[in-house]
Amino acid sequence: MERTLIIVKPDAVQRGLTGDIIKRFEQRGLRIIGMKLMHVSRELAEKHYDIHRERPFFAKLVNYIISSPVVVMALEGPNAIAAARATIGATRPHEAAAGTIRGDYALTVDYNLVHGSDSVDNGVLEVNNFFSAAELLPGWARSTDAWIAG
Ligand code: DAT
Ligand code: MG
Repeated sequence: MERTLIIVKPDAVQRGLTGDIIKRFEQRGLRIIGMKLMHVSRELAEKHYDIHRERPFFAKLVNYIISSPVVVMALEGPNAIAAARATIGATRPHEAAAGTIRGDYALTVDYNLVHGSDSVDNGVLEVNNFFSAAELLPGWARSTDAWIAG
């Protein structure tokens, strides 16, 4: 069982795409174990994007993610990392396949709508950066589980 942090980024919330984006992960079979609307602090944004600190777009990236509220979700499921990233689509939206979130709704890397963790270890770290233990309900029983993951 893997965990991934999904961020419905400011552009997606502003454009009223939150519901559609949640729906795509939910219908894929991923279990929502935490979800909230929040305004990301600069401190948390810089921690979340620390790997990109030396990249030329770092300041722009941080300013974008703190510019307006986001919806964050912790999702869990078998192969959650790869499945969520496939649902999100390529980083550069003009290269993202149609049918993916970015391929259906985005055009540029600066406004690519959604974040998803890129490895099993980062999934755990990122979920813990955004959620307290009390905000998570890991493994809650879903009546459909047997038909999704056996
Ligand atoms: P992803 O969000 O697909 O995991 P990433 O981790 O490589 O992509 O980069 C994080 C974010 O940084 C990405 O969603 C948008 C921004 N970004 C990445 N490469 C960029 C570039 N060349 N120019 C501007 N922004 C970029
Ligand atoms: Mg990434």
